Amino acid sequence: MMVLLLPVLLVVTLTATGCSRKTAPPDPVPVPNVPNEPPVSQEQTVVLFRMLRFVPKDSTVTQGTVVMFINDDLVEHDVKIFPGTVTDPTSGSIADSPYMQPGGRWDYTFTEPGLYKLYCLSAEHWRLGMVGTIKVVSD
Ligand SMILES: [Cu+2]
Repeated sequence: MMVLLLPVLLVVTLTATGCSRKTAPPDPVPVPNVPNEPPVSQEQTVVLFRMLRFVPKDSTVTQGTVVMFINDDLVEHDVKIFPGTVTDPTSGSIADSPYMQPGGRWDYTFTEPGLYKLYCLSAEHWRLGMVGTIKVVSD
């Protein structure tokens, strides 16, 4: 009896499974054209101040992008922007934010391609690693 029952169960199972496959396959999802270059943010992007760090630490944007620096930390921060070659952030910045309290925001537009370094000079956080870069590529 068991020998006869197993094939019957198998047929019933296969038939039931086969029925669900008779529905039409979904239309293929259109695939957008993806350029062969790494993703680059355009127009605006965000750099957070968080846990004594810039997040993301390194960004790439197109020229003309507005970078919104937002203090998402519990302490005051600032950001000074330097040419990428600088190693001493005590002078030579090209832009300085004000000191920003938690929740504060400061926008800066990068108009020239190049590599820039970010330093937080508030309480010398840069010495604790609050540094970052922004690479600006031509539009
Ligand atoms: Cu800081």
